[in-house]
Amino acid sequence: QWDPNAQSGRSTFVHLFEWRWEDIAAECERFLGPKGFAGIQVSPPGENVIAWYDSGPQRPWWERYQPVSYRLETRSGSESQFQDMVSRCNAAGVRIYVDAVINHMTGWWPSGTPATGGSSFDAGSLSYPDFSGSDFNGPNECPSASGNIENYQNPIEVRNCKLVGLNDLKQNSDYVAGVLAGYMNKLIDYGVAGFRIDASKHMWPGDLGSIFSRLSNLNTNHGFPSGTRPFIFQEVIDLGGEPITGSEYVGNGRVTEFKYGKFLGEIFRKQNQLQYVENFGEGWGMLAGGNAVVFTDNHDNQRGHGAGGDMILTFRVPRLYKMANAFMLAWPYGYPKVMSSYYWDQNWQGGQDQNDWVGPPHDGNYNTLPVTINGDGSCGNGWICEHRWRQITNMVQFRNNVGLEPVENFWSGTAHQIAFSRGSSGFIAINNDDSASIQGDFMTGLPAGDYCDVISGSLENGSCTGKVITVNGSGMANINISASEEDPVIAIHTGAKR
Ligand code: LAG
Ligand code: CA
Repeated sequence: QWDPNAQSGRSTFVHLFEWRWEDIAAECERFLGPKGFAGIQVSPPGENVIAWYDSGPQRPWWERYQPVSYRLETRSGSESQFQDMVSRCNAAGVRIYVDAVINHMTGWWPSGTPATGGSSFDAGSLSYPDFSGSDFNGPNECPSASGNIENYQNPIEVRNCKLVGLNDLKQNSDYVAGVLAGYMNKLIDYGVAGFRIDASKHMWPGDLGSIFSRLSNLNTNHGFPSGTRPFIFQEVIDLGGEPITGSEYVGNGRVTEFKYGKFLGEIFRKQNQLQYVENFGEGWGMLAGGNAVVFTDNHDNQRGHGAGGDMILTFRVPRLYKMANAFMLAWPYGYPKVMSSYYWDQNWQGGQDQNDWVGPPHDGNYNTLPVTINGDGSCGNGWICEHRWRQITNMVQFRNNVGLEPVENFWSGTAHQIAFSRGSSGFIAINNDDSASIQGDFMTGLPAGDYCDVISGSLENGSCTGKVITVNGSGMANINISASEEDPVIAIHTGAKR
């Protein structure tokens, strides 16, 4: 289904990429719950191959996209830690969405290659704890010569052949569908509220639909009303130009709208113009907002995998990144996801980062390091925690506060300057011009009063730690944003009135 199953008044989720379950549970209680986040996309919790090349990737992040079984044992933690996390996050009002890798199992590995939960498997003879030979697509189903997907113009290949060499499951087998739904139902029983369906483009929409129809309602012991269906968002990369489209999947649930982050990158990198966003959404050829999950970047395209190329904005270009996230969170389109990353050293050679595989921060035994919290609220041990950047956290609260109020008073100055209000609850101005300031009196739509700009600071104990914006009795405020400011954005809302 399309509804994120969020607690009322919460409207944004975060991807805590590669975090440990213990750290996520703590983050729900100390930060995400109190700050108003709706949910979390967690890394795949099922057992995966331990990927290791003596000269090559060693425990890469992508090993988690090569399932061996559905035992809940990974570098993020154990089954009991997973259960504890889901319970504690639900108690804090924050939902858990599991990244479900159900298109495939591992790629080829020598027999005897270990897996994170201790299971044995032999990829070459299609032997896994839950699946064997005929559970996989083979030459009868896959028309390509190599058995791999070679031609994205052929939907049969894309669905029935191997994605980058990964053994491809037959979702149309009753047995396979039963195992996959059984895994997901166990997670639902533990209190999970929904799923990201990895590699959905590589599965038939009808096969997915019948798997989803086998899913249980959410667990009422975790506070969900009876009869609640799991939230579904399907990962389909559709930038146009291929026969498979995102719209084929909207009957099953939401779909990742990859055009969104690419457009935002183009706009804020000035390959396009900010002033044109007045009809950002369907008007730009994207899915209907109610069918879309949107994000500036994700775990793939922040490192050159997936879609969007070098236009994608990430934590490495923080000024543009904060502007783009502020726009995303202020603009009423889709269910937004904030990315939360870890740092790695890039090594560019011939336009390709040779380190795009590097896994999460780890100790000498490749155990994932805990997320530590510094005195200023930022994270340590190599975790970036974009979701804790004040400008982003505060805009999550802006979005919660403005709810469904419409965009009004849309204004554009130069090509890279905009402002708009959200009914009588919020107002934002963004100046991405190289030299011109935004300067003047703007209709904010807000009731008279003094508001804290939530970009330069926050409302704390009744006072503003950043700029104060005064709205007069007719809703007007004087707005001043020079082109050289650290964060050339001002955002005010009725939830942060002094
Ligand atoms: C996804 N969405 O459709 C994930 O978002 C994406 O991160 C996954 O790819 C992909 N589908 C499969 O679940 C990632 C990496 C790949 C990696 C794959 C499997 O982007 O690079 O492939 O996970 O671990 C790796 C190697 C390949 C190799 C393959 C099989 O990079 O060269 O052929 O493993 O051994
Ligand atoms: Ca497939």
